[in-house]
Amino acid sequence: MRVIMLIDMDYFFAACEELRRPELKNKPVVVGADPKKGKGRGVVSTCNYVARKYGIHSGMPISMAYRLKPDAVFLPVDEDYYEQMSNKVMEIVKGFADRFEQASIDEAFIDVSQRAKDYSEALELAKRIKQEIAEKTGLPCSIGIGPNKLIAKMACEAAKPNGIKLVKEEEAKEFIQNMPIEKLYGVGKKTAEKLKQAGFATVKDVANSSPMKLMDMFGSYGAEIYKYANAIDDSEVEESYEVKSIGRETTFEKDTEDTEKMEKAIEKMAQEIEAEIKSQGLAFSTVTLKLRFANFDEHLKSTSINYAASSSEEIAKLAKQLLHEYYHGDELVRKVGVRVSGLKKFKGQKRLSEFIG
Ligand code: DCP
Ligand code: CA
Ligand code: CA
Repeated sequence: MRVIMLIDMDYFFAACEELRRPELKNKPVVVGADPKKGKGRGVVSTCNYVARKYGIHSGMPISMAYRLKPDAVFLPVDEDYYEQMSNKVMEIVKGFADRFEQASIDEAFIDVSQRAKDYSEALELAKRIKQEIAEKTGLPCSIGIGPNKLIAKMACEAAKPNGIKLVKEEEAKEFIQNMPIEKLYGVGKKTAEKLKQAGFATVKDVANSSPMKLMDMFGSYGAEIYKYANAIDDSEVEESYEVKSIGRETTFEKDTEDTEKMEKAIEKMAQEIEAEIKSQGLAFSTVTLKLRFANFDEHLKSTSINYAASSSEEIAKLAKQLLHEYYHGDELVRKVGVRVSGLKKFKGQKRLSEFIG
C-alpha cells in the first residue's frame, strides 16, 4: 500500500509577513502589487484568511482588492524572504520522507509508505510534521494524506486551513467525484473550460465518460484526465534535482503562455550551460526542465539519454521535448529552468578539428 502526503503552507506569503510583523495578525493582509489607492495595476499574490472574508483572493486585480477593503494592510512581494522560509520548511519535511518532491514554493509531496505501516500511523506522522513545522518556523500548514499524489493534493485542499485530512483508498472515488471539474488536480483552467463546454460539470461526469472521447478532445493527456477522474494516479513522488547538477533559470518579465518565448529562453540557457560544463570538462546524461507557474506551482520533468553529451543543441532539444510533452498551455508560466545532471568527466577523444588544426 502506498501512503502519500501533500504538505501545503497556509496563506504562505501573508503568513510569512505576519511572522516577522506579529502586529499584523488579525488584520486583513494582502500581499501583491502596489494598490496605489485603487489605481494600481497587477494582482494579489495572496492574502491572509481575515482578508479572504472580504472576498479577496489570489490572482484578483489589486485594484479590486483595494475596493473591497481599502484599509487592509497591502504589502509588496518579498520573494527572497519567502524562499528562505520555504527552504526551512522543506528541510523539515525532507526529514520525514522516504521520498520527497517539492511541488511549489510552499508545498511538497512525500512518500511515507516505508515508515507508515497503516493509515493510523500515517495520521500520527502528519501530526508530528505539522507540529515540527509550527515549532521550528512558526508557520501553519495543512496536510492531505492519500493512496496517491492526486488524492493527497485534493485531501489537503479539503483540510485547509490548518488541518489534516486522510482519504483512504476505498474512499477516494467518492471523495473526488462530486467535486466540480476545476477542482480536479492536474486539470488546468483552460482544460476545465473545454470540459465544461463539452457538457461535463463534475468529476463524476468525466469518470463516466470514455477514455476515447477524452482522447479525441485532448490527445494522450485525455487518457490521463480519465484516470484522474477515477482517482487513479500512478505517478511516483520524484526526488528533485540531483545534487550535482548545472542549470539556469529564466524569469519572464511578464508571465507567459507563449511556448516560442519559452523555447528561446531554453536555447539561451542551453548555451550558457554548455559553456559551463565544457569549461569543467564534463558531459551530462540527464536534462531536467522546470516550470514555475504564475501561481508559484512548480513542475519538474526529466529525461535521460544512454550516452554522454555536452552540446547546447542536445540540451535544448531534450528540454524542448519535455516542454511540449508536459505543458498544456493551461497556466501562465513565470519561470523556466533547465538543468543537466548525471555529470561525468568527459575523457573523450580529441575532436577531429583538433587533429586537423
Ligand atoms: N501565489 C501567487 N499567485 C497566485 C497563487 C499563489 O503569487 N495566483 C503565491 C502566493 C502564495 C503562494 O504562491 O502564498 C502559495 O500559493 P497557494 O496556492 O498555496 O496559496 P496560499 O498558500 O497563499 O493559500 P492557501 O492557504 O489557500 O494554500
Ligand atoms: Ca499554500
Ligand atoms: Ca501551494
